[in-house]
Amino acid sequence: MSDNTFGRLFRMTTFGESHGPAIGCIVDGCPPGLEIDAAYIEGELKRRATGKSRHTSQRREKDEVQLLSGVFEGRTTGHPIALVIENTDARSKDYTDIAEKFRPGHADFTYWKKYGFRDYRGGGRSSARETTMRVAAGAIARKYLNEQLGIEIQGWLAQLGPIRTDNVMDMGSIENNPFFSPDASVLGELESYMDSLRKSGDSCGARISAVARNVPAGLGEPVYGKLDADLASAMMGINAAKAVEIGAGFDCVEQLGTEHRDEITPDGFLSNHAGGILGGISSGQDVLVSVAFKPASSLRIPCRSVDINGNAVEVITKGRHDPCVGIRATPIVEAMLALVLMDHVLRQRAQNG
Ligand code: EPS
Repeated sequence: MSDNTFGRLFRMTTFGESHGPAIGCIVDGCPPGLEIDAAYIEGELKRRATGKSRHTSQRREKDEVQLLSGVFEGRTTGHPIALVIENTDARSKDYTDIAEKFRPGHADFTYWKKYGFRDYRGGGRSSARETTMRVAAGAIARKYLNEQLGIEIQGWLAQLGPIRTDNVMDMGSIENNPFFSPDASVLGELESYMDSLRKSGDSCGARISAVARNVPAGLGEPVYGKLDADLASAMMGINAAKAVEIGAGFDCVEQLGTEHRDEITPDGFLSNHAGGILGGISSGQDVLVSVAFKPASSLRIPCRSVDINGNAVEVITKGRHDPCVGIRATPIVEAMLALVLMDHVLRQRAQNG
């Protein structure tokens, strides 16, 4: 069964391939009256776009949003919001050589095993191009959450390859560098690491963290719609995501109960190892999530693989690829966080008023 819809009450359905004529989405369930226009969504999309620095894919997409429905006189009507972006800079010939070969580490192999047929151009539906729509729909959710509930969402690069970037948390610097690093003192190191990585033709992983502030207590639906479970699912659904942590995450393995529990005083919690979620329900503390992204698998360094007939082949990937997909992932993590919270705000309202 296919599944291209995300959310229960705030639903996003995406469509399109990286090298098809267009990509798009339909957002259903958005409350009426929210001021939205294409320029606002395009502003959010620019943060995720390729070609912003030499450290990302150099494909140049305009990412111009056509709002087809659901918005009248600048405000949402309560009906499906349909939006489309044309693909204008696809270079499909880069993919001719791997049309019948599988890039190790890539969805090429499993798409072929599952469907027996695939759009190999730019990864087709498995391309990170699809995340454009997550950011577009997330922008709508984010605006509603902020205007109606004062919820603020911010993500950042926490680590790139071996370089930790969250030792200094200067939130003001995040939007002022191409990496979304909160520590401006490591920018030189990031630049030279990425330059030598690009020269070598290899790729690296990254960790992105995000916080949602002013989240009201009560979001999340035990026992199969827990807020942390839905966040984990949302984040793991992003291309190249390999692990998700909520709050202390895997560090809780080494913590003692006396350390991990977040003591409560009349003035509030004394720590936030829970990441703002207890029993699957938001506690009113900041919601904290962290996502690990694997090193991308489209590499020009030759490697062993097989073709669709099972013959041994050598694979070299040409084209304009991201040596670290994590560099562009901060807005995507933020968008998925916004989409989950938005859905749960509406679900909480539906059950508890
Ligand atoms: C991608 C590979 C590259 C990126 C693309 C994601 O595509 P192409 O080879 O067609 O240039 O440019 O990213 C985008 C186009 C985007 O908007 O994010 C991949 O394999 O996932």
